[in-house]
Amino acid sequence: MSLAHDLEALAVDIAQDAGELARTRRLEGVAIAATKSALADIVTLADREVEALIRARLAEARPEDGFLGEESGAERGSSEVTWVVDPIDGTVNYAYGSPQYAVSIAAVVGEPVAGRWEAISAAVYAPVSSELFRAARGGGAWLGEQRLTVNAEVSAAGGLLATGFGYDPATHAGDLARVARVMPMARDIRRGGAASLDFAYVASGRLDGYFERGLAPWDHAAGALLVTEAGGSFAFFPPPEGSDRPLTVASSPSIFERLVDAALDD
Ligand code: LIP
Repeated sequence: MSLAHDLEALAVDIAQDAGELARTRRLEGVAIAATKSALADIVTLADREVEALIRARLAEARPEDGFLGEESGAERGSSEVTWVVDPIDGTVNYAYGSPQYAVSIAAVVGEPVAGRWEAISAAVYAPVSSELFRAARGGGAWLGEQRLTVNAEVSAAGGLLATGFGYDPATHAGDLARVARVMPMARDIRRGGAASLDFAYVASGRLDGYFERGLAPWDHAAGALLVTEAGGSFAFFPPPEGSDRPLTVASSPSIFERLVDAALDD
């Protein structure tokens, strides 16, 4: 079996166990551990516990690999592989008791920097729905044993598009202006609150596209591979001068260029 498929299998196994831990902790009650970049940017004790489980299982299986996690930071490895992990993507949803959250695990090769790496394996697991999205480079994208493909054509009514907003209120005017520019090509907009699931929904045809400025590397590392392995288009645009917020766009190829033109604002 290829390295990509081996790492996909490892990511799937760990994501399922991590997701069950997250679901169990949610049922027990959630404690906010801290706020991060803004008052709305929270981390729960479960985020930290779930990432610790993922990191320990990866270190046990592949001690030479690097790691980049939302809660415990980055560690360079001696192999070509770096694991990029969001232990609970959709943290605010999770804290409020909404089911729209997922464990996102990606294996990337090359420089461990968003926009420069190549993702080769991905697992996105939503514990409440028990939906497991997975992909290996060249092996397609899957929901369980169902092969995924993006929507080849988009309705004349427009695309069903998802987006998101930054935690910092100072970013909201620009984000809303972006939605206004995109709206003429949309039949409707969705704001799910978990980027990895938004990407997974584009890969599975539940959405026609997804755009957001401000995602962290762990928000898109796995989801972008799901989209491209499902025949979709994905682009990462580095932050403009003076910003730390990159733009990511993913969609059916039939609307990708138009969506990028509308979403880009620099
Ligand atoms: C979240 C993303 C979401 C984005 C939020 C946040 P987190 O990740 O999944 O799409 O709009 O600002 O980045 O913080 O829940 O891991």
